[in-house]
Amino acid sequence: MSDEDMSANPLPVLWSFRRCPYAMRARLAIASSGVMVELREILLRDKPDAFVAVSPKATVPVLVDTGGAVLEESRDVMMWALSQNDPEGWLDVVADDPSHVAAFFDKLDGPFKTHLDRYKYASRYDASAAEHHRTKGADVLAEFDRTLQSQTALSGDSAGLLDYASLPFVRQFRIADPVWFDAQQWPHLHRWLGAFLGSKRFASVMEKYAPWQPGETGIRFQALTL
Ligand SMILES: N[C@@H](CCC(=O)N[C@@H](CS)C(=O)NCC(=O)O)C(=O)O
Repeated sequence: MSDEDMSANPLPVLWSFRRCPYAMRARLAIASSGVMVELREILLRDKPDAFVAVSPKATVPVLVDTGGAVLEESRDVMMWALSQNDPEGWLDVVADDPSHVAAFFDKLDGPFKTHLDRYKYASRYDASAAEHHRTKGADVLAEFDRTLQSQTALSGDSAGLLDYASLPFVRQFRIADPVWFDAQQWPHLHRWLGAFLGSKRFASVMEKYAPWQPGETGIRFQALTL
């Protein structure tokens, strides 16, 4: 084996942070695909030099494939995993209606995430605007509830890309004020979120790992059998 081969990582590396919703959706997609990666848990307040070296943008998740290509957006990491293997048909919704999927992500990662942050972390922004942002975010959740009235999942008959891309963010919206959230008239949304939060799938991607240390091999992270 040449020196180059010796230094190449045998598994794709996923830089991750347990509580980050973007990293959660990347882990969910990887777990569904069954593709094995080396997970390196980091602390956002103490990012390893090796992480910043591969991705100066320094947001999680980051995926470095075995060829050295670097993916720095959670959407791209989801697509990377699912385009290799998609046993649960998460990408069916993309095949059926790609423009709907693109519009969904744009709204979720754009306005919805902005309202979520300005509601959940209002003290970091403008505390007096918290209620406004909650109302705006709630409009999106009410739309989800209406969709879930006529179909089991946002992606169609079964949960797929749109569901797992958004569930970690809806979970965060709830955490900001669970009493308020649970009192909203969103029966279908509550059913959908509750099933996710109680699932083995969610528990499996939320396992706690010690932060990666330089020189160490990270966690072998792969699909569990659900
Ligand atoms: N657009 C990116 C956003 C990722 C992101 O903002 N992640 C947050 C954590 S949830 C982060 O790493 N922030 C950098 C920091 O806090 O230093 C994606 O989809 O992957």
